[in-house]
Amino acid sequence: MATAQGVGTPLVAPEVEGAAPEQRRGVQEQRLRRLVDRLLAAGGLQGERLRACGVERGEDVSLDQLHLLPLVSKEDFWDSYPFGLRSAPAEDVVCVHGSSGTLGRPTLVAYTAHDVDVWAQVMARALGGAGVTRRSFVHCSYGYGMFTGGLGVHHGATRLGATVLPVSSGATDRQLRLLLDLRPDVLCCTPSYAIYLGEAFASTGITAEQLSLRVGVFGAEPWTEEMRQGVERLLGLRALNIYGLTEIIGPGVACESLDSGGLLNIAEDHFYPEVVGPDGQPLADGQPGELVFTTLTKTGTPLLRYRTGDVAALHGPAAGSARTLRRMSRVLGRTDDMLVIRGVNVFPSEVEAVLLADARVAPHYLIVEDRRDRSRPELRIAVEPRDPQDDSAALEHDLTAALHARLGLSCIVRVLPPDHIPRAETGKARRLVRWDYGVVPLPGLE
Ligand code: DLL
Repeated sequence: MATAQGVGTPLVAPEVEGAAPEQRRGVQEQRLRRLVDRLLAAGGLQGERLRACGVERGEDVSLDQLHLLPLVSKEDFWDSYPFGLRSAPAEDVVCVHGSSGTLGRPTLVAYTAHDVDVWAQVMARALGGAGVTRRSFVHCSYGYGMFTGGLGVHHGATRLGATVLPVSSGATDRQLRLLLDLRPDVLCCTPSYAIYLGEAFASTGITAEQLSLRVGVFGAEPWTEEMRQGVERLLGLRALNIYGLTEIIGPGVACESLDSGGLLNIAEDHFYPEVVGPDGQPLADGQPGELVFTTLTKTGTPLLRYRTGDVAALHGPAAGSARTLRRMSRVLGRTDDMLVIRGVNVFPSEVEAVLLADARVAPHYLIVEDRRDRSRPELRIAVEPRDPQDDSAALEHDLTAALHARLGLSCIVRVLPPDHIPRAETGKARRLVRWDYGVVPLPGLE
């Protein structure tokens, strides 16, 4: 794969990442039409829905009219479990990945060799934008297995020619040893695990300056700017955000580059983005709404207008950057995670931003939506102090006031002893729990 020096960081595939937007749009439209032809030929649920709205062939659709085509959702995956949305013949499938999903039901996605190749390309581009090169050593602590994190990074790093250590998640002591001995320059894992590793180093007296890490590519779960600062401080690296979901491909749908101004470059030549409001109508750039992706090139489980449930805003390319790709904001929340507390809409990420803006708060918290009395739900928030000697009562008072000022809502804040809030050593951090009945989900939070 060619490498060219762009403004800021090198482009891995300059002919696509740096293409003129109108030229890219032509490619996207052509790919959209071929996708529609594939879906019609496969004759599954998506093909039937297209026919029902009068589409008989790819030529009948255009990007301008995309918003008139039917959406597909997680429920469609469940209803057609295990492989009802597959479009390729079974013999063309080379692997299957899955996610347990927020409601615990598995979502299975079949990949062809072509899909794995696309995945390696977009992941190579994502890592390249973070400054990863053939000379890099990538410590990959995302889980390997059906989860797409480990293998997604792995495909991209090997495509770039970097060295990747497939250490996977867990066994933290061994991870610390390898981070010290092999001196990797790149760390890939969830942001909460990055914090976990950083704190584990700090507890053994090892400082960020003693580590070799230069950049981290963190994602798979929501995190805020405040969390980014915490990770960067703990590990002494530049922390970048990577986004993706199994249904679309895995990590690599969008990723920050060193020069993308805090937004994530979308691999839009493969995954066409839209943001829609609650009525399914497209929203203008800059307006947050539900992200919808169309997999323009996938063949195993191609999706037309997949509703992700993730809330973000779209933006144009970064001014002056060699990358001409459209960008998205960080994920602000999920449509199913939006809490409505006594009429006030709250995303957990807004709570995180308030908590972690206070230097006395450690980057571990749990939000409990107490719904035992449906007529008067409460937000109960558990935090831990950085310094156990701190005055807990003062911290509780100040956080309650800060949350009220930001959200317009009275919350119940409890400062709990260090190490009281469960950490995720493997998998994704659980920051939000719903309390409908029974005992309190976390002792001390009554
Ligand atoms: O989490 C893929 C991935 C792996 C992305 C490694 C980045 C790094 P799933 O397990 O299917 O796939 O979960 C997808 O995770 O719909 C979002 O709600 C959430 N998510 C993923 N990345 C981010 C992020 C992988 N950077 C679901 N910020 C998505 C916030 C994220 N949420």
